Amino acid sequence: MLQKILIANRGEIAIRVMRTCRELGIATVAVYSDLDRDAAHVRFADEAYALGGQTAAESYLNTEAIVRAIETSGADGVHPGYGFFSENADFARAVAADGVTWIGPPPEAIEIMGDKISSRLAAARSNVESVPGTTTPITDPAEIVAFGEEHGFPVAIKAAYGGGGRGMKVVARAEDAESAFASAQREAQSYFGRSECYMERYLTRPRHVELQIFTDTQGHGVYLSDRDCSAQRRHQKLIEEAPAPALSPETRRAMGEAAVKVALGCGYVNAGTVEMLYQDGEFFFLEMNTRLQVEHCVTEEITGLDLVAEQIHVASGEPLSFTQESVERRGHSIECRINAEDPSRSFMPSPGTISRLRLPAGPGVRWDGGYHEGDAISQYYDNLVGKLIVWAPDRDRAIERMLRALDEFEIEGVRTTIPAHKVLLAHADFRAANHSTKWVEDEVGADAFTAPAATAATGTAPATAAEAEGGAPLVERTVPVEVDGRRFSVRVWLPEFPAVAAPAAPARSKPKRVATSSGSSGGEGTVSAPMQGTIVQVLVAVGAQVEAGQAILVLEAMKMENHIASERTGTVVEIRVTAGDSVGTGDVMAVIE
Ligand code: MV4
Repeated sequence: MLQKILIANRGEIAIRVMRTCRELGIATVAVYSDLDRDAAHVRFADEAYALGGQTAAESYLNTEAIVRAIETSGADGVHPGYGFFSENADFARAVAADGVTWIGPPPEAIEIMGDKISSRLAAARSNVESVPGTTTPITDPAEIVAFGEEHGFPVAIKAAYGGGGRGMKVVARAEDAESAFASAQREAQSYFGRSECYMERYLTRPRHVELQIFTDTQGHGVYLSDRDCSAQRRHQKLIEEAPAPALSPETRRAMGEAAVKVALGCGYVNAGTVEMLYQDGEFFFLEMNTRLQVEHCVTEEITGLDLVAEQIHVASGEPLSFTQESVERRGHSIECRINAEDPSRSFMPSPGTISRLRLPAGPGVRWDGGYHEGDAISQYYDNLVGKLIVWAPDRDRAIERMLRALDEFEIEGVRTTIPAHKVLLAHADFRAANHSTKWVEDEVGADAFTAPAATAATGTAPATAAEAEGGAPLVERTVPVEVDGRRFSVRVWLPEFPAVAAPAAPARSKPKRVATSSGSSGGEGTVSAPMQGTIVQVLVAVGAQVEAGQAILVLEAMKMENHIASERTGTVVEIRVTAGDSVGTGDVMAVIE
């Protein structure tokens, strides 16, 4: 049995792994970046070691620094969580080369499943059907036309070395094949460094159904449960549930058995997830994720198993604690990923300090979080605040329970996806399980998240500064009032810096704060930040003549560079930022006269 486990991750998943370690009497080691020196996962751990750096590349993806922490701490096991190094075969090998137990699958299995063509071939070797398609790189767009004529359009062009949906192109008609192929290759090259693409029949309204499997070093393989993760937006899952609704028992068993065959066929050991597309009663192998996934909790809730404990036992060479016959599935579980994003503004990231956090509780409610009140959510890492998970005896009651828990959830200082979850869970399509991977974007639509009903819901951060007629900035607050002895909760718009009453504006802990604006949207003479981000480059100097529409600065936000332009023609009289500065929404960056 392992004595001390280093968790090469941060946030909620690091804490999730440590919780099980603590129950098993295993010591925990955290690692952290400069920004995470006092993060929740660091405070939770028995010991913690600095990796240095701010970005993921400098810290949680720095093999040398992590290996040093393994050696210094004397950890005898490493859990990678999900993301970061979890599906990195070289890191797994570096850990093993250090004589330390890797709590994950063999590097060879990671490699087979990391490459989409080789994973399709592996599924085929195990007699499991993928979506009809090719297993050799496309060399000529004529192959796409021929494939479409044989199997029908649309045809999907996918990056062979890609994943996560990036770079997929859908060809609706033969005449689109050439340009779609060229653009798929270009995107594959820029995202994944390899341009090879292959093709598949494109399913127009599939559900994303995935299978949680577990295998051990003795060659046992078991499927624990299926999950439906169709409620997603731009390949970011929003809601997951287990079991997947509306599958026949025969389909469920067939999918589970297929998933186990794929896993055993590639020499897989430990927890894994086989993704399938399900449409019109048919299912097809899509890809395999060689890690513990974010949504593993819903499988834990219906099986009563601790998947992290099982991972640790399997990594130590012990056999699985269950068999296919002994695994029981009871009731229904739903998970909402609570992200610091603003659904009313296209799910724009909303990093910041959590100024207030009151969590739901009560029957059937579980919270796997990565932050506490007062903690800051950095723009450098993902936006997951935590996962709200419910269990109930059936799906309808699980939906009601989740809506109840979301109503109890109070969080301020950052915007969250909570209003969007409420809209989705209450939607007739979701209740009827009549949704697909295209549902949130194409059928629910962005308007559903900007309607007053969505944004006025409780659990949101105070609105961003509005402006009174006199020009004074206003901030939304909720205050209790009594009328004839009855208590009401009233939303009011108060001055941003009042003498009394409203709590102080949340403090931000950014490397350097620049002067804030009045909260106006920039307007004529000032150039202000339309969103929170980092200055990449200042394009003009004080004294320069600029024209309306001319780019003044480059602001990196949401992993994209945005050129911020002057709204008027004039002279640059002031530049308040330099490259590297962090700015918040509304901050004045330059003044033009
Ligand atoms: C597909 C598909 C339809 N037909 N392949 C997107 C992510 C990547 N893992 C595979 N994806 C898809 N592949 C064929 N042949 C639809 C998707 C897809 C999707 C799949 C799973 C979860 C969400 C999705 C959202 C859009 C498209």
